[in-house]
Amino acid sequence: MRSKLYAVIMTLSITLFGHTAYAKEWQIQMLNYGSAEQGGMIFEPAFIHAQVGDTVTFLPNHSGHNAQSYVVPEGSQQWKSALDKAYTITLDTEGVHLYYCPPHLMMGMVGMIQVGDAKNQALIDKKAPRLRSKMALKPERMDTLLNQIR
Ligand SMILES: [Cu+2]
Repeated sequence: MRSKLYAVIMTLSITLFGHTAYAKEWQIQMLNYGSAEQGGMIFEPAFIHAQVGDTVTFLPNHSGHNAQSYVVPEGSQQWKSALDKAYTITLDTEGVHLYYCPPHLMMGMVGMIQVGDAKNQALIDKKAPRLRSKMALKPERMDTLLNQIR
């Protein structure tokens, strides 16, 4: 009886506090130039697979950038950072965030954050082509992001 109660309490604790205990703090750099293969105007890393409870901070390593959501998980708030300011979002809902840097969308500066399962995959597939059509340079970056959703 007592061990059964203990098991219930442990399960509850893990359910309630599991995410918090292991929450990861991701950092995404906003850069004028990345590694040689990837070229200029880029988020690094451009794709991350995070979990609910994690945080993501965008860092203005180079000036002239910001990050703005284009698609967010269902039930999640749209978000936008100020130019040249660090900005943190807390990932509270499963699904995929597709975002971009407004000043450099034409140059292919886009990124993706998958949180847990890609529950809004259908919406991402529907909306990504529209954002991709505005990427005059490196539109293939969008394909690379889409291919990393698991
Ligand atoms: Cu930019």
